[in-house]
Amino acid sequence: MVLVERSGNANNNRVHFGDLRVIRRRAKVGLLHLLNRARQNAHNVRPTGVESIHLFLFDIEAGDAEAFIAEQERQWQTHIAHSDDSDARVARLHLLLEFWQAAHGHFSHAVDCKTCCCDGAPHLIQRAIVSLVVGTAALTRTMQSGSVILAKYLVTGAAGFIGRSIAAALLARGETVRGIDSFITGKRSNLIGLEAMEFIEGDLADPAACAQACAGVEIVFHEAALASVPRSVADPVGTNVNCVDATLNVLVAARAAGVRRVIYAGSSSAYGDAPTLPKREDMLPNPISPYAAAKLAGEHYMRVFARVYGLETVVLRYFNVFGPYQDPTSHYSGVLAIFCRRMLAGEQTTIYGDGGQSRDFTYIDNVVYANLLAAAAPAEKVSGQMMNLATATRITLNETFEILRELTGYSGKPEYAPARAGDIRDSLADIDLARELLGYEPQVDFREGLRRTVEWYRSCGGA
Ligand code: UD2
Repeated sequence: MVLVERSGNANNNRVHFGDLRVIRRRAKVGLLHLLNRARQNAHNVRPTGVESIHLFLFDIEAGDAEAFIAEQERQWQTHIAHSDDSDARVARLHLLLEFWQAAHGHFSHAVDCKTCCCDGAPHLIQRAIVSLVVGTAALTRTMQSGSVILAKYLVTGAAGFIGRSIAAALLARGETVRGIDSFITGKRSNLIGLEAMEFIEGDLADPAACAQACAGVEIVFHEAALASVPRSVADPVGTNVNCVDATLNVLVAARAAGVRRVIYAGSSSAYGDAPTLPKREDMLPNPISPYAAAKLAGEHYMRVFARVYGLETVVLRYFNVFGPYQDPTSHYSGVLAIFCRRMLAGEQTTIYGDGGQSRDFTYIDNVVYANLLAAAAPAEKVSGQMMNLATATRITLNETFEILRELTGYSGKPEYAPARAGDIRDSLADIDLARELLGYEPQVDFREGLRRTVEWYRSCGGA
């Protein structure tokens, strides 16, 4: 038997996490009544063979009930249709009945404060929708492998390099994770090993996909983006749609679904080309490419949603992330992915500019680590904040090329080509704010990260 709970907004005020736990404890006691009723109902509709009862509590604004139920009903039906439960129809009818009963308040006696838990005080269950699903083990299996068991975490861009790495770390911790990706730049092969993750193929430019992705979630890692400066120069509108519109849609959906916290993948490109190093968060942003402008717009939306709507948001400004699973095959790929692949294959690389440009290249494990810290940090410390996420060291492309020659065994020289439009010369982070707010310290330095990355590309044949 599985009991999944979900709590969110009350009276349009945000319920803080501390309160939420108290409410959840109370809710559990109240739900025992429902569970007993559920058992009876289950045997009424299905006298034999019932092996599981799933009771789901969705705590929502009363006014949202009809739309919410319609969406949930659609999701359940999809799952039941794909189930190999031979008697799924009963389960579906039963579910529908329970939904509508809940919507029209017929559950009120079952969660009456006087008969359950909480000394007569009004509590959130009265604004909840309770849904009940009865089925066999087969149905249970379908539900657990599908999108019905509500995930605690949503990772957008889950088939991308950073998203899949965060999802993998969450799954390794035993968390329930949902991922969404449109495969514009994400790869299906990146989902290998993430089978325990519930996955939605969907585009965040579509508000309905965002609503579906956010339903039932507590924390969102918003990693999806068209991450490339030159791509944005070639297609600024596409970058805007996939970075700005998508981010706003995620925020709107997150708020509507009662998500507690959204953690956003910002970009060091926001600092632009000002010569001052290291880059500190209190410097004025100065985007010099459409990509930088779009990622920065997302940051502003994060801050505004924290301020105006009380959604907890955290912006981590990534500095040139690299590591396993980064796509090396596109013209728009990150430079280290391209270099690793080409040099392992014995092919010449191109350096745009004189190679003296420098970056604070950040190994993926540091990024995953900081995201987990950002998810756990107290709201009063991190909500509405933006902080650099990097290693506080920098290296030029020419130096990087030499290290890669050692690691890959490549003996050729690079070809030099004119610098790319929108390119930044030097980039180096001050990471004191992340240290202070998250307790973050880089876990893997550049050389070790590069070594691991080369090994990974070597092991998968340059992917
Ligand atoms: C920007 C952001 C980074 C991240 C990224 C997303 C800065 C400082 N960094 O990275 O945080 O958001 O965008 O994509 O703005 N290059 C070559 N040869 C190649 C490919 C690239 O020389 O084959 C050069 C490129 O011209 C640039 C450097 O390598 O000078 C790094 O390029 P990149 O595309 O890996 O990342 P960058 O710095 O635009």
